[in-house]
Amino acid sequence: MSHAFDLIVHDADIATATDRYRADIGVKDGVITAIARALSPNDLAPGGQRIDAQGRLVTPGGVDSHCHISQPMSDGSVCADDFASGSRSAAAGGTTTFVPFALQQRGQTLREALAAYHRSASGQSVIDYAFHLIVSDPTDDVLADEFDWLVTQGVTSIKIYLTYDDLKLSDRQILRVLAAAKRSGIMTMVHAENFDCIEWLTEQLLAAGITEPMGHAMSRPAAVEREATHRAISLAEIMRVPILLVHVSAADAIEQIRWAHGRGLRIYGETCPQYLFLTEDDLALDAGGARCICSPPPRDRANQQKVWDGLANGAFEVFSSDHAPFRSGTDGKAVAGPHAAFNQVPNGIPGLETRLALLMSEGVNAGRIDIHQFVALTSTQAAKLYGLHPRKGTLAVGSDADMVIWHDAVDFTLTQAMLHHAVDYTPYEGMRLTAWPALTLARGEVVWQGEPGRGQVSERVGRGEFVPAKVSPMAQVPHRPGASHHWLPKT
Ligand code: DUC
Ligand code: ZN
Ligand code: ZN
Repeated sequence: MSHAFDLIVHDADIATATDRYRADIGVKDGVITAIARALSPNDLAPGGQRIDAQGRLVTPGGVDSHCHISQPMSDGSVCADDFASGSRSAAAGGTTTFVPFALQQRGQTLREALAAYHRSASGQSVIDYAFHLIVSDPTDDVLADEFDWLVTQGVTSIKIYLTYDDLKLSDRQILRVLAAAKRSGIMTMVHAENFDCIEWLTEQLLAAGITEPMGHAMSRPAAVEREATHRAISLAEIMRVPILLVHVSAADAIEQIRWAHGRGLRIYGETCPQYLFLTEDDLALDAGGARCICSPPPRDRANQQKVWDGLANGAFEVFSSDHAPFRSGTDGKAVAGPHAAFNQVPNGIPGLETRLALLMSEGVNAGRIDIHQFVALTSTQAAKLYGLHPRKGTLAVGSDADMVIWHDAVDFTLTQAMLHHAVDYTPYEGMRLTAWPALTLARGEVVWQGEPGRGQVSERVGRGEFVPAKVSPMAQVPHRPGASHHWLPKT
């Protein structure tokens, strides 16, 4: 067969979540159509492209399943990245699919929330995207009709909160949401922190005159996360439905996940770079304080080690950025003034572009995890959990040609000036890294090429498409003889 491919990636050292081998990758119309020892250049269509990977490592493009892009904020601050800047930044860091959150504000239907988010994404993204829906107002109508409708729209995952005044759900509401999610096959992500504890501790801290950023960590000790994690697991157990605990920060919460596994429950976990590379010391004023405020807060070195252990030993399925981008100024971190109390600082840090390089450098290259775990954690498992696999998350015949060709040997100091996000800082400034994508291919198109701080990122905003998610088998509870919930009402 001639002219079979419009792209051949030659001599790739392919690593997936399970396999590693040397081969050529043939691509037609953005899809991988052949992986073979040697593909003939004669099979390249006229005008087709041949990229010589020169035996370098090639992994599936990153799937970042937790990021906040153009999300409306209730405190007057602005989410710095829109789909254009966020997706370009992601591409430069090797991520080829991202899954930000469409926010249901109270009083809104899910239809309205989703339509608004499609409007902000449409024609703006360089990489493909899917959506999760944040459910903050689970009315009877939402639960009875809109969950099933969401699935028809290719949105098969939601996020719920146990904290934040304008987002939190009661236990009763959570049970109802989980029942509806189960019926519709939707994966539920849970932000697990105890609202009342945070509120009360915050009042005490402010009354004691502790207003600086460190107060943020003091108002959210590990027990706040542990209690809410346990509660979320218990509610999921009662409803016999899987959930995924997002941005797990500490040993205590990991123990709860392990406890759930021991009981045979299908509980998934996600962690993020900030829990590996930051500690509460980064909240000190002289360390830039407010810039590192995120929730849950960074912990200490012992907890960092437990999070690394969890990545290595299977406590976590996914490693996402939780990119929540706020500039340092009055449209962001300083929205309530440069010296505002910690509880008036928007929560979140940037991380879309640095996620893969951080984990490749300090995880794989430093010998803490292997390359297959890296791929599983940064790409494959997210695609599986959220119904995007096998189109996304792997390198296989029939999958989209989304991949990263890694530099063979780099060693550099990360600086904000190298990055493409719309935030004015990186919390990882000055870190020494030993990995960066040489090329990022998204559906066979080069969207990033270069070296750290010196490269070309695609300007073709709008080339990225919405990828409808399917119901994930991982959102289903495994069958257990004798366990039935047939008597439960629908919501
Ligand atoms: N939760 C998130 O998921 N992201 C940013 C801040 C937060 O509290
Ligand atoms: Zn959250
Ligand atoms: Zn988040």
